[in-house]
This record gives sequence, C-alpha cells and structure tokens, in this order.
Amino acid sequence: MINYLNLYKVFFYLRYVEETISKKYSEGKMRCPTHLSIGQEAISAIFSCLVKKKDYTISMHRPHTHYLAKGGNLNALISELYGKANGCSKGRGGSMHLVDESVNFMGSTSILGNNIPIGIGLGLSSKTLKKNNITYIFLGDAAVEQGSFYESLNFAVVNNLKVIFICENNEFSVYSNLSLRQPKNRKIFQLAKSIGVNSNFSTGKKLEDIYKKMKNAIDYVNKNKKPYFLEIKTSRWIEHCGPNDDSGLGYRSLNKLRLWKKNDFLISLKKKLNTKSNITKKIENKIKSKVLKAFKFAEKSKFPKIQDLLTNVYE
Ligand SMILES: Cc1ncc(C[n+]2csc(CCOP(=O)(O)OP(=O)(O)O)c2C)c(N)n1
Repeated sequence: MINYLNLYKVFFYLRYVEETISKKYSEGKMRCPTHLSIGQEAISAIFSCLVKKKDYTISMHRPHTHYLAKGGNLNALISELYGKANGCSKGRGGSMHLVDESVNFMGSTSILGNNIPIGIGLGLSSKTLKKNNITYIFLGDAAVEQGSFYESLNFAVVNNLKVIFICENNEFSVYSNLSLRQPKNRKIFQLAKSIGVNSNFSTGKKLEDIYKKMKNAIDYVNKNKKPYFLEIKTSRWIEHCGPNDDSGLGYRSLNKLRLWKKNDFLISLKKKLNTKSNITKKIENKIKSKVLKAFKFAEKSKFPKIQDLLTNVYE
C-alpha cells in the first residue's frame, strides 16, 4: 500500500531541490554540467519508498533524485555541485559523479552505459559475499544502445544476479527521439526479456502503476534470485543538460509535453491529501527551509585545497 503522505514528502523534496538548482544555476557558482530530473521525479520518489538501506544503487548522468531517494545527504549533494571539499565526491565529481558509500549509493557516471556493468559487478559481489541485497541500476533509454547493456544483461541472467534495472524512458537521447534511434516496433522491456531477463513496463501515467510494478520487481528478485528489468515511461520537462526550458527548439512534440505536465503527480497528490485541511503546506515549508539551508551551507563551505589535487586520482 502506498503511503501517500510519505510519497508526497519525497516527491516535493525532489522537485524542490531540482527547481532550486535550476533557479540558482545561472549565478555561475555551480560550474559543472547539470542534468535535472524535473518531470521524472515519480520514479525516484517511489523507489525511495521501496528501497532498503542495504541495497546498492548505481546511477547515470542524471543522478540527483536517485541519490537523494537512496537516502543521500542533501548538504553533500549541493556542496558537490558547488565543487566544495565536503561534497559527496569531495568536490571532484560534480553533478554527474556522485558517490556515497555510507548510503550504498555506489556511484554515477557521465559515460553512457558505463554504470551498467559496474552494477552487475556489485550484484556479483553481493552474491559471492552472500549479502542478500538488491542492486538497482538506473539507466535511460539511450543506454540501451550501448554494447555494455547487452553484455551486462546476459551476465546477470547467466549468473542469477539480484539486480533490478530501472529504465527511465523519456524517449530522448539529448535531441534525438527514440523513433530515430531504435527500430519502430521494438519495446525496450521486450528486448530485455528476449535476452532472458524477466521484465515489465509502466506507462508512467499512474503512481499506483509505477509503485505496483516496482514492488512486483522487488518481490520477483527476492523470491527467484534473478535479475529484473522495469521500463517506465516518463518526461523530461526542461533541456537535456542545464536549467532552461527548451520547448522552443522544435525537436519534440509540445502537445505531448503539455499532457505530461497536466498529469503532474505533485498536483494530484496534493489534492488527494488536502481534502480536509491544507496539510501539505507545513511539509512544504519545512522542506523549503532545509533545501535553502543546504545551498547556504554549500556556498559557505571550502573548496578543496590545492595540495589535495593529486589525492584519490590515478597518476
Ligand atoms: C559513451 C557516451 N556516448 C555519448 C554520450 C553523450 N550523451 C550524454 S547523455 C546522452 C543521452 C542520454 O540519454 P538517456 O540515456 O536516454 O538518458 P536521459 O538523458 O534521457 O535521461 C548522450 C548521448 C556519453 N555521455 N557517453
């Protein structure tokens, strides 16, 4: 059963963090390329309600909401974006390279498809060490076009790894629609199935459907000790990389975008919860204050020292 109040808390938190980054980005203090998940938060919010602390997660170039949903520290995320020494990757990684082993968030990477075999390795290590946890691998629809995707799914299925692939299908690889990149009638989740990984698909239009399918995936993996692939449709509301609206560029259907925005879960959740009183207001104020404090904290924090330039790097 979905706890809608908890879901709203996470959802609002993720949206507000991403929107605040977007608002502050033009100040020029966050100097890393930044891919925001505004419009795609439902997947992370539901993931946050279902994932366990012991589970591993590995993400890609759009990782903020995955990190926070896994229990990542907000101050550590924002400091990382500001390049500060107390960032989760010590100010070395920026937006795309987050890592925080304290919450089993094992990394995120800018190289498309690169996180998939790393997740498989984590799954293999869990099996070898009998850790009894799940590894979640987040990927977009374009990562399916990388060779590592096929090798990894094959390895996971042959070795019975407890891995869940969560494919956030927003239909775009930067400006290229899926229809230009993959055969017309191919369904990504069926492709995974054809390799031997049990799979399912959510239209992403109903929170309950995403929740049910993610929960089923977890139950399947725990019961069968095998991998699972879940494809969820979603929509990125702003530009691929950066804080701005890009609806004037003409590469995507504005009608489709409008429909996704009309179906904003934040609004429907709020309506559902505020039947008697405005209970979401208090929650929102608390979250806003926490988020704004994190930005102040990051701004005041120190940059890494020049003498630390060569620590934690391969020479
Ligand atoms: C190996 C490699 N090729 C190309 C790129 C450039 N690139 C960065 S993000 C991206 C598209 C990613 O699309 P998708 O995986 O669907 O995720 P989304 O950005 O839509 O969330 C591309 C082609 C890259 N980072 N790595």
